[in-house]
Amino acid sequence: MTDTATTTTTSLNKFEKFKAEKDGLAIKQDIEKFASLGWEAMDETDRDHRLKWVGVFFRPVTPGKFMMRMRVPNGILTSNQMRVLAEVVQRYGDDGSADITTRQNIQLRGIRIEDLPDIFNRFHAVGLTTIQSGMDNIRNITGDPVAGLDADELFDTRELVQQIQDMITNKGEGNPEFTNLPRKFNIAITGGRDNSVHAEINDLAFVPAFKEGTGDWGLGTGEEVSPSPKFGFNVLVGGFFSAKRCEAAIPLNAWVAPEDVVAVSRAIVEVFRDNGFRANRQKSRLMWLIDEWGLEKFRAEVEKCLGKSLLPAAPKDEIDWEKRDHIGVYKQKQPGLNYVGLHIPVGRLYAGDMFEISRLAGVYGSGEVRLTVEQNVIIPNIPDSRLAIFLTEPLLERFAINPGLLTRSLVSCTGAQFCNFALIETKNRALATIKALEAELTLTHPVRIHWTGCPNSCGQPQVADIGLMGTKTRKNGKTVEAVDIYMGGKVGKEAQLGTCVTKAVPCEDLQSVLRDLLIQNFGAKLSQEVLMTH
Ligand code: SRM
Ligand code: SF4
Repeated sequence: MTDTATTTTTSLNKFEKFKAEKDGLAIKQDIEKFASLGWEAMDETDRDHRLKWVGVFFRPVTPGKFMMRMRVPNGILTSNQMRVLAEVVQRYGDDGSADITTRQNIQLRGIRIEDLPDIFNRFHAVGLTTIQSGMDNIRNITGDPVAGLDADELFDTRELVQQIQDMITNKGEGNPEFTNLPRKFNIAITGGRDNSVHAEINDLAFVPAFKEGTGDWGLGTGEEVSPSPKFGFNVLVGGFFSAKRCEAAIPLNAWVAPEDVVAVSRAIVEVFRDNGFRANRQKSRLMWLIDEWGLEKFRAEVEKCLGKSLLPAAPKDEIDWEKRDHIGVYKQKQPGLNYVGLHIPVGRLYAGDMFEISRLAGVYGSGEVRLTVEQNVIIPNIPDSRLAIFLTEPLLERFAINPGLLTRSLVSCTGAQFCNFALIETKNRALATIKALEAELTLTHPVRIHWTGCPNSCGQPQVADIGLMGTKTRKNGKTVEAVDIYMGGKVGKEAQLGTCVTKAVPCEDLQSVLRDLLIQNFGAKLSQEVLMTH
C-alpha cells in the first residue's frame, strides 16, 4: 500500500486543505452572518462543506433549500422535541418534510438559511443538537431501540450512547478534539440479543459478551474479583461501506466492561484521528489503517492511547437471536406497559405526521418517541388500559402496526429527489414497486428489501435479503435508471453481508425480476386473483 500516514503532510486533498485552513466547527460563529448574507453570496466552501459541521447540508438538487441532520442518540426523542422539529418543517409548506434515517436519526428538509439562528435557538431550548453530524465527524451513535423496555435485554444502552455523544460533541456544544477526523466514523452499541443496530457495519461496535473468571478486568483500578461471569462487550472494528469497498467489522480481540466503553471509544477515535490516512479519501476509513498496520499493531496503539492493556475478547458474544423489527404491539418489562412500533413508509414524514406522533406519545405514552435503523417509529410506555383506544387513532391507518410483509421491511435511502450523488429515484419507486408486488404475490414471512441510490450504500443493500443499488444502463439505445441486485445479507445473529448477484437491471423491468426472485427464493406465490386472470 502506498497511501500511508507519511503522505498526509505532502499531498493534501481539497478536503484536508479546507479543514486545515479553518476548522469546520468555526462555522458555528458565522451563522448569524450567513443568515443575513443569504446562501447565494456565501463562500462556497463554507456553504457546501463547512456548514455540515453544524449539520446543515446545501442541496445542489434544491438550491436554497437546505437539509438539517440532527443527532438523536440511541434514537430517542421527547414528544416536545418532535413537536419542535414539526414546527420547523411546517414553516416550509410543501418544501418541508423529514426523513428518519438508517442511523436511527432524523433529517429535516426545505430549511432556509435566513431561519438558522431561530432554528438553532429553538433546538437549544429543547436540548436538540445537529452538531458534528456530517462530513469528517462521528455520525449519530446507535443503540438498542427498545433499550430499557425489553425484558430480555442484557444491558440498557441509553446512558452509554449519551455519554459517548457528550464526549465526542462536548455535550452538544461542539468539540474541536474530534472535528477533524480523516473521514466519517460510525459507532454502535447493542445490549440486546438481536443485534438491532447492525453492529457489523460500523467502524466501532460494542456487542454484549460475558467474561468468565476473576482478576484484573484490565481497565479497573486494580485487582477486581468477580466470582461470576461479568457483563461487558466484545469490540468490533473497521466495518464500513463505500463506493470502492465494503467490509464487515472484525473482532479487535478485546472485551471491555461497560464503565470503560467511553474511554475505549475515545482511544480508538484518537488513534484513527492521528493516524488514519488523509491523502486519498477513498482509502481513509478506519479499516484501511487496520489493513496497513495489522490488527496487532492497531490494538497495541489503542492500548498505548488508553494507557492500559485491553483484555482479550470473551470467547463468544450473546448475539443469538434473529433481528426483530419492532413493528406492532409488544409488552414491556415494566408490568402493564407496552411499546408500539409504527411502520413509517420509507421513513418519510411531514409536519402533520410529526405533530401527531408527538401528540400520541404525550397523550398515550410517557412523552417519548424512538426511531429505528429501519426508519420506523416506536412509541413506548403505553398502559394496557390505553392501548385499545390508541390503536383506533387515525394516524395508524397510514403508519400501520401490521403492514404488508414486503412493505414492513422496506428501507430506502434519500435518492435523486434530494441527493446529488443519486443515480436513480429511490423512495417513491421503492413504495410503488412494493405495492405492485404485494398486489400480485402472497407471502408467508417478511422479506427485507433495501434500496440505495448509488454505490455509497446509505440504504445498506448489503444487509438486505434483496438489496437494490442504483446505477445506469442502456436499453433500446437509451440510458435508463437501473439497479444492481444484492442478495444474501443476513442480520441479527451470524450477520453477514450480501453480495451483488445481478448487474444493471433496468428499473422498468424490475417488478417482474423481483417477482421471480421472491417466488424462487423466498416462498412467495402468485395470489389467487393473479392466477385466476391467467
Ligand atoms: Fe450516507 C453521503 C444520506 C447513512 C455511506 N449520505 C451521504 C450524503 C450526505 C451525500 C450528500 O451530501 O448528498 C447523503 C445525504 C442525502 C440527503 O439529502 O439525505 C447521505 N446516509 C444518508 C442517509 C440520510 C440515508 C437514509 O436515507 O437514511 C443516512 C443518514 C445517517 C445519519 O443519520 O447520519 C445515511 N451513509 C449511511 C450509511 C448507513 C449506516 O451508517 O449504517 C452508510 C454506509 C455505512 C458507512 O458509512 O460505512 C453511508 N453516505 C455514505 C457514504 C460513503 C462513505 C465512504 O466511506 O465512502 C457517503 C459519501 C461520502 O461520505 O463521501 C455518504
Ligand atoms: Fe445519496 Fe447515494 Fe447515499 Fe442514496 S446512497 S443517500 S443516493 S449518497
